[in-house]
Amino acid sequence: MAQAASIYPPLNERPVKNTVVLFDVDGTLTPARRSVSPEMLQLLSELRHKVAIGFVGGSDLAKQQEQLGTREIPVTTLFDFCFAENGLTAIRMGEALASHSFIKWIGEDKYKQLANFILHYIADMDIPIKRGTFIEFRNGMINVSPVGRNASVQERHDFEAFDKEHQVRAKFVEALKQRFPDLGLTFSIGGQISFDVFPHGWDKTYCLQHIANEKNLPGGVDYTTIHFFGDKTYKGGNDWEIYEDPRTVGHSVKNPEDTAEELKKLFFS
Ligand code: M1P
Repeated sequence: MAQAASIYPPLNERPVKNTVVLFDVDGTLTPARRSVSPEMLQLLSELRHKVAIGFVGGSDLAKQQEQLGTREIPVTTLFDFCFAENGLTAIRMGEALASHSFIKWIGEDKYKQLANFILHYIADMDIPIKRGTFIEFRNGMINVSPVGRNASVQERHDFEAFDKEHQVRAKFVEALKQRFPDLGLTFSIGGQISFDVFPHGWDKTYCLQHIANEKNLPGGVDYTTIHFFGDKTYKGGNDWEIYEDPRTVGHSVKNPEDTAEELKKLFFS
């Protein structure tokens, strides 16, 4: 890991000073739930010689490894900062940073009430098909899927189309907000088949505290310019908060090709 990282200049010697570029994963660096292209990896590697780079994704690190890494190459060697689950799991130059957990924050009793409500709601929901894993329990959040996370690629597409027409997820989120108005939870529809549930403020802006802390490390960098690239930058999308945050320069992109074009304009022209 350290070997792959060592071919890049140390963070405080990158030519574009005091700047870090953060990327959403799905729809920004990769097509939804698919692998990154070799062209994008090459571009990111060239970019990393100039400036610090990181990703911030809602999914857990295992999924980002699947999409961005390979069997031989750990994703943690491809970026200076890896922020999985919005930064609740954070890796800096291959080393894990301190993390917090959703279950510690919410407590077992309240979590049980929430999980019971979700499972009853899904049991009563009339949708064309159901698979398995309706709640995925992660470190910094839970992910709720009416069709279930075991859906195949085709089943994902079918659910997404059904949801567009019937607003299944939006209605589900409304029911949760009504039932649990005091829990301090944010509900974020970011992907095709599910939504994420986490405490207020544990959206993608959570990772910015790790970036801010860089200046306190020995030889650390004060990142005064933080670029963020994302595709779900509209209100309600899971890139919205960090895109709108005054600490970042937001770039709204349509797909990975658009990201590449924008990066070339910003850093390679
Ligand atoms: O990164 C966006 C979302 O990707 C997945 O969503 P879905 O499975 O619904 O396509 C999930 O990992 C979700 O947590 C994440 O926000």
